[in-house]
Amino acid sequence: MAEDFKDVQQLLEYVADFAKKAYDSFLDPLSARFAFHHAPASGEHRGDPMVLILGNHSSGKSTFINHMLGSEVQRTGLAPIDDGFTILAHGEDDDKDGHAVVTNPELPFADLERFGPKFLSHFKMKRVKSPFLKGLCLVDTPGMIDAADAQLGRGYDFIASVRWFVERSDVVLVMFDPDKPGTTGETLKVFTSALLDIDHKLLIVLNKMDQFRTLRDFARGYGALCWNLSKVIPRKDLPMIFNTYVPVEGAPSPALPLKDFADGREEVVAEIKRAPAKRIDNILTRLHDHSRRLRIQARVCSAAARTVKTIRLQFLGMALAAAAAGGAAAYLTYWLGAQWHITLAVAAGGLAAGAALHFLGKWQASSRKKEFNAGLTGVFESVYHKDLVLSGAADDLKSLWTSVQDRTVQAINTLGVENISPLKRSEEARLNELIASEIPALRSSVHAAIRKLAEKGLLKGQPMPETGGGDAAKPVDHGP
Ligand SMILES: Nc1nc2c(ncn2[C@@H]2O[C@H](COP(=O)(O)OP(=O)(O)OP(=O)(O)O)[C@@H](O)[C@H]2O)c(=O)[nH]1
Ligand SMILES: [Mg+2]
Repeated sequence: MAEDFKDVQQLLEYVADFAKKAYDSFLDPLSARFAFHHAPASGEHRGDPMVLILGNHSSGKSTFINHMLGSEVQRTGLAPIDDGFTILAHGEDDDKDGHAVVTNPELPFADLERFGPKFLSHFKMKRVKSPFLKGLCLVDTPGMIDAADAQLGRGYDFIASVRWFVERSDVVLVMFDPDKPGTTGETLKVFTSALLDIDHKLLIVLNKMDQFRTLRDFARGYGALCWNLSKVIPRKDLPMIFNTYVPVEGAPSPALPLKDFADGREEVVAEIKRAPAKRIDNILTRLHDHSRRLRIQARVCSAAARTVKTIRLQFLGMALAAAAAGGAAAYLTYWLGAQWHITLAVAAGGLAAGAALHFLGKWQASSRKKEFNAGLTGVFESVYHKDLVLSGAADDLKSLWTSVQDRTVQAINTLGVENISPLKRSEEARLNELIASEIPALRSSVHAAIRKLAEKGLLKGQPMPETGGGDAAKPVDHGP
């Protein structure tokens, strides 16, 4: 990728095009063959880069948004506000209700209609003439609450609708405050269902730092948040937690020095402004992830298919050999002048042995198929035995397997293991090339191009650091 790009949008189109070609020409046909997930819809990346702001009720989401926009666009207050999802986009000041938004073919939100009328009555779009919104949009969300039956009270599937936005967002911010550093109720469900596999775009923010009265209070609050997060984020290391606050009128005077936390706010804002650049990274991360999961599923399905075929072929070979040996022996007895019933008995014996071996092969194959239903772990371990011992990334490989295991079993059941046409060497080599060379190479050229744009002042927010800021959770490749 030698060319210069005039802006992030052009670079984004280049990367989206690369991903589309990879899906269309190679990954989608393989996915269909191994009953793998569909590629992410290209519509997922339509529209402005999106920043989703989630958080516990009253953690300061709307106040933070107003601060960024420089005006009181969103209502704020301690009392629960019966607000829903609000898209804040650039434009002449204007409010549109949910129905008008989903029926506008120019906007990428038509699919939200599936969450029903109750959701739509809690969804709107506000256009605001704030320079901050040029080139990105923010999504303010209803505060997450602790009540166990919160989902019922909302009247629509809150978790599924959060997941919808999460999948399409380029930065996902989750806000906590000193009063509620916990992950219970809805927050727990959001972490365990709606925020799965999105580490690369997740930002955790502990807000309202000005409310801590002592350093010990802060240590306790921060510790509690880390402890709670460690239970709901299934990875070894905690994500980065930003500490910040927004000065609000009438708040008690702060007890801790706030300069550092004001800097924290600048960091969060800079991360948010990087949404357009992150979108590029997210497209590549998804492509990389999709290819790696597909590769595991395809290799395990292929190994299972080969195992069953080998058993069937071995027994078929033995059955034919037994029948042929029976035939030859019968001919010999005939040639030696044995009585006809002896010749017949020998021939029948050969045929019977052949048939018995054939059925034994069938039985063996069907008992292997039953084993596959129990999870295919043995097949996975035998396919990846070297990588599991030698690659030093066994945990990552296992967690990747866990994420596709059920689907792989389902794929084998749906397709029928005997009908699977195993992955060819050339196909596997193409997958390896994409995962280990092409995507990483494109990623580093993209980062170089983004740095160039930043140097020319053509980029909002911070440029990506040398290693690629969006790569915090950049997956490791384990080789084939
Ligand atoms: N001291 C202090 N108060 C804050 C801060 N941020 C927000 N607040 C106050 O906290 C209250 C709740 O703020 P909101 O911005 O409405 O919180 P929210 O997360 O949008 O709340 P919901 O939409 O109801 O979930 C308001 O009274 C704000 O003035 C902060 O950083 N420090
Ligand atoms: Mg709010």
